[in-house]
Amino acid sequence: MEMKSQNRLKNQRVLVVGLGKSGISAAQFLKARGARVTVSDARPATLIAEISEMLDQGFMVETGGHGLLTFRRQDLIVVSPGVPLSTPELKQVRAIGAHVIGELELGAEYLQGQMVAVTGSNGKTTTTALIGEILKEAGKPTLVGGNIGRPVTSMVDESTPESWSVLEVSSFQLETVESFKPRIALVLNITPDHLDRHGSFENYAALKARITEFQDAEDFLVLNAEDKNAQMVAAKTAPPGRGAQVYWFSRLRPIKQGAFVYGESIVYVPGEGVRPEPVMPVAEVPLAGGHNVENVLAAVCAAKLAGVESETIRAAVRGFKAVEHRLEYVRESGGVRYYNDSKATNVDATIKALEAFPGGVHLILGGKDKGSDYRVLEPLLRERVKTVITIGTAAEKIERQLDGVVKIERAETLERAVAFAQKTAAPGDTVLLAPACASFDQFENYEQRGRVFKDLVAAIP
Ligand code: UMA
Repeated sequence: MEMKSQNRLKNQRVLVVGLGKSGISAAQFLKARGARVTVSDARPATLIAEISEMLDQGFMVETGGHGLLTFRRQDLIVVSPGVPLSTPELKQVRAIGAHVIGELELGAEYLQGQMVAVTGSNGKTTTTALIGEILKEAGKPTLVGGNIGRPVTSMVDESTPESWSVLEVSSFQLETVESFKPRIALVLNITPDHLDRHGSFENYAALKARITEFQDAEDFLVLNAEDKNAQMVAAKTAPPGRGAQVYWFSRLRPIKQGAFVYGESIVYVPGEGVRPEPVMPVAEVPLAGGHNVENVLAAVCAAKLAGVESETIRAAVRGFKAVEHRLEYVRESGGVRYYNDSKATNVDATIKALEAFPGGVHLILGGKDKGSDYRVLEPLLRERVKTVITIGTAAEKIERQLDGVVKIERAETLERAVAFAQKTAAPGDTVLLAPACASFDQFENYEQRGRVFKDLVAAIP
């Protein structure tokens, strides 16, 4: 299969759009398989750090914008996740039959072994990492990648028929799949995010459901029984009887097939009428917040379907450390605890973060708005938050929507936000960066935003 596919790329003219992590990896992957690769990026060359490296490697590179001519007469176009199909050049060439796929689709087609794919609006990074740790603990050759930060095309050479590849997948990546068929697919939850890119919640939810579009009866689909929109994905798996086998997880009630909380324990039931098997006590989950119990339940389901013993799952979960930037405890200073949840890039993630703290929170909100409605934060803000400190270009909208709900301080920058929080917070309070926005107005990405926050907090005397 691998050989046949490799030959298929030989001498093909392929355009890679976007020269970030995914584009660079895809270009190198294609070149290694004999394709004639051109790359196109909207940024000027001076802003692309890897530009000279790419030129040295012999790539044809177009920068500072996309030229329609470059997009024409290509045998294949591979887009980075950050490049929407609504990009004018892509729209035009697709209308005349161009073949456009994403980096995920390209890499996944060549990955050997089994694929586990995790999507959802929140929790997918943690759940992906958790499943990776459990499979490693079970001794399976495991690769972890996708939206979590490692392009799928960069995993291919390491994969073997025995490999398990655990992929975090985003709606951006699912927009351009045409055969992506994970052995185990998980949908953790679907709440509003990326509305600026996808236009409506319906479009966004429909893209998430594409994770199961090409699954068949030998595959598994794991869904959150407590999330209405995730539930509806069950109806999207291929024709009844031929679609994926659906498993569920629930934090609130027993279910017939999957993982749930029963009393003080996480249990798993492989099928209807079978006795639930205890996996681990809920109290052993080392991550804060009820949403993390859901992430563990999802991971338990996937691990069980991959054939892992409960004892092994329990050991791996107990040893799991919070993913960086995901409700990450930073330090205590003057009796005030600081948490970095820079990965909370949408309103629902901020809700989940607030739910982890009973009160006394100073919340840093803002960044680049994604068409979100911040008013849904109101009940939790009233209940648990002392001050909202705003940063970034979304500040004005946030202040308008939350006017009168809670005390709001405009800080503009993260530096000033931390300084203000430090001055205002009393012993026993919590300072939480869970900004509900993208970072791109002031930072390279959410990781950099989180690191800047941690550096600022570390520097507090
Ligand atoms: N670009 C163009 N034309 C455009 C748009 C962008 O040329 O119309 C260029 C930009 O100038 C830039 C490049 O494309 O040079 C960036 O590509 P990209 O945005 O796809 O970024 P990558 O570095 O390839 O990172 C991507 C994912 N980024 C996005 O989905 C925005 C990373 O997810 C992922 O880790 C990485 O691939 C590896 O798979 C980040 C993310 O923010 C973490 N994801 C979103 C989220 O989690 O909410 C979906």
